[in-house]
Amino acid sequence: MRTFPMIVVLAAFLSGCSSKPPDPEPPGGETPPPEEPLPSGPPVEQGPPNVPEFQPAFPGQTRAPAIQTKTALQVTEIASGFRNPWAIAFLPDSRMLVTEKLGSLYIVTPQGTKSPPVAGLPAVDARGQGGLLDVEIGPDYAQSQLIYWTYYEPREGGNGLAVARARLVDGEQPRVENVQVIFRMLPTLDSTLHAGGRLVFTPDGKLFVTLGERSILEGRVQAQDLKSHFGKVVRINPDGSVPQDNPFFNTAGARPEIWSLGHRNILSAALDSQNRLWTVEMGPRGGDELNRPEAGKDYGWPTIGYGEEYSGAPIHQSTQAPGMEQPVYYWDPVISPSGMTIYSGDLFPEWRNNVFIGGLSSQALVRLMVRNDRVVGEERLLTDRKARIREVVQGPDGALYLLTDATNGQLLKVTPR
Ligand SMILES: [Ca+2]
Repeated sequence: MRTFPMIVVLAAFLSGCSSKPPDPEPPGGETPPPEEPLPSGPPVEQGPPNVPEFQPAFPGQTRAPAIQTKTALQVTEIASGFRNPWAIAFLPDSRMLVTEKLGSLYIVTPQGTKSPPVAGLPAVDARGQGGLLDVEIGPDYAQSQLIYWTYYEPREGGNGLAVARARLVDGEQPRVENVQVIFRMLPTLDSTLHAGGRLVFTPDGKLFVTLGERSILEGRVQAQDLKSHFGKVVRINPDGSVPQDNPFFNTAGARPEIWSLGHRNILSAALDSQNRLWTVEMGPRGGDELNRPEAGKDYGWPTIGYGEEYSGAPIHQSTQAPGMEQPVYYWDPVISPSGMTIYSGDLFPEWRNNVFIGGLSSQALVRLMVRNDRVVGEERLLTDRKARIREVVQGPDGALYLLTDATNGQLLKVTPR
């Protein structure tokens, strides 16, 4: 309807015979393509905020309108009996690598048959939030059979997150050989908490590793300190060397692996359709955050944020500060995020480009609809199962695969019914 007057105005302008100024038009002068109307209405049912005195920096930064998936869902248990499973990675033949926090790695068929534990992995410090965490297939797996994983590495004086890679030797008794530690989070600290641990390969052959600030005060104060890996996203090459185009590669005294800073504890990370990194971090009470970490930027922790200590004590004087980035979205009360995928499959066309996040304390699979890098709708799926969801990945078949965090953890598959 708006194109007709625009054509008239444009024709009059081009002919040079109009003395009448054209009607005001939006900058750019083009009619945007038609889109579905944005969701509206009340947010997801979630209880009152813990920190009502903090207000969002822009509309829609929290409590986006509730949305509902139209497709009926089928949730199938593929396997169970995992002891606190943590991560899934698909092999090229559709079998899965599945980690357990206490240190075991399994190969699981699409039908749910588990291999014996893969032999040869190094020891882990599994206290607290530690253990064997994420696993990924190397980008050149077909040639190299290299797999990559994160774990809390026991060290003199404490521990730290480490990234290792090794060649997977498949068979009746699978094992890894030529184990190499390619990254060590420094400094070493005696903490059983907040070391992050997600791995994300990018199509240009780089590897993002998400880290945390160790929770205890001695670590927390290092989250914006470039001499420390705590509270950072780091970016490395698959052999552990440092890409020269990293933002602090030439900064004296900075750890060159750093990509972004000011994070609390990132347990969710994924690439979008433009191969941009998105993360969700465990916040304090009332302060879980969705961010899109960009090179060299400071995401504010512990200076700014929307939460408070679990004791109820304040942490932040303000939610905003110059030179510090706002989260794309935050949750108060928290969801306790772990695992993330941005949907690109064909099984659920209505989910394309939606963000899925596992929810631990929220016992939900959290779905976000995003437009122009803002969250415009939120849904909590699978809440009837009352399960802590540790991991969500998209399978090669376009289904979502989940792990529940329990001593009898399940591997679940979500498809249309
Ligand atoms: Ca932040």
